[in-house]
Amino acid sequence: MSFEQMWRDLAPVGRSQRSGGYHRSPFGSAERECAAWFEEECARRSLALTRDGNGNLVAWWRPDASVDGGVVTGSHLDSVADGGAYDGPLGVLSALAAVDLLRERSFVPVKPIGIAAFVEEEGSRFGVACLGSRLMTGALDPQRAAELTDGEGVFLPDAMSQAGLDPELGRSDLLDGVDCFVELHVEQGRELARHQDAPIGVGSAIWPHSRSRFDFTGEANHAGTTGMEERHDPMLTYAMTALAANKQARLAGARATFGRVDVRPNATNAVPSHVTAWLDARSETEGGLAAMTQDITRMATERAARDGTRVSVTEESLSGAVRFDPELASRIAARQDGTSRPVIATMAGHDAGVLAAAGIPAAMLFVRNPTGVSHSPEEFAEMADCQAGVVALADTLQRLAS
Ligand code: HGY
Ligand code: MN
Ligand code: MN
Repeated sequence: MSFEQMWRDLAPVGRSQRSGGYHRSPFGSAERECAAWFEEECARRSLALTRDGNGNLVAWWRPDASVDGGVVTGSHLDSVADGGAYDGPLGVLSALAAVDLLRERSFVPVKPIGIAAFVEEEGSRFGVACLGSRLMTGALDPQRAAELTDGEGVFLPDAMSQAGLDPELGRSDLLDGVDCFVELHVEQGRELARHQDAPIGVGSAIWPHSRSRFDFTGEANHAGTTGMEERHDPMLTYAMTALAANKQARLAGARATFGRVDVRPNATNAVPSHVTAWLDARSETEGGLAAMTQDITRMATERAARDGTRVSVTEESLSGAVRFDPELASRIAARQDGTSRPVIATMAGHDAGVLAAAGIPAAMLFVRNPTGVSHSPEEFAEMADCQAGVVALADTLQRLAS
């Protein structure tokens, strides 16, 4: 089945009629439908499917069962709420199409080739980015993971059981001994479109990034009868903190976003008692990230003192700086005509970054995104560039698995 046919197959799954965005929350029905589709496509290609107790899947093309190690590719099938079509699935479908192309070339890999689909890469349901690959590599304590809940208070293991899985959280041997991992991903930015005029790029590094929960506590009161000076309004403290975060990020050439807010009691005519807001912070260096987050926390605390409210901050996810394996990156960037693909850094986190941090040589291929928009229904890549990505991935797998 061609890449385009697979793309058309998967496109309707989890797509909102209203916005055109995707709702493929991990272990929810749409994401499970994507996982089942992936398993069928692997079976159609006689790829040997393996899975771990975290919900991760890896399918193997292993012509010679006696050869260990392997070259693994793949990405994730989950999306952020109302996300784009490409972030994640492009890497998984391109991997399937790359195997098809290698077989059309009558290529037989000496090393096994694996295709991975990691769960909860977005951290959009349980709050920890790259949850599946972190658990698999031992980068996340399974006890902590078992206590993670979603916005409805559903625990991770229960969500997995409800989806028909048998949760066994923790480090797994799914990718033990592999030679390297190469993830193809839509670019979440415009470097390729705006500056490189190239359909495909190679990853050099991932910025460190963190997610912190800010709990602002005030006093619920009547919106009409409470004088402005008598209020202890956590929404005000939150709002001033959001402004401070934006300013600090601009000053530092970094990124800071409050994209998710929960207000209690969330009533139009009541001063809130409680506001919870989640900060996504990113910076080019780990020191810069820590300094910016500390500054924002200090400013929130100072503002709380003025508003007669309280604030507490809990770091929920931290991803250190990732430098991809330079030798692997340059091997992958080298085109057959002797020229080199552009090598670009990304501010977006990826499973490849988690595997690199776990000591697996990792690399990324990026497919041009004309607008750079991502985590939005507007996310887009031209079909010709997606096809170029499949060829680049097939060439890379052929080079690495020979
Ligand atoms: O949020 C990120 O950086 C990635 O898209 N998961
Ligand atoms: Mn992604
Ligand atoms: Mn994403």
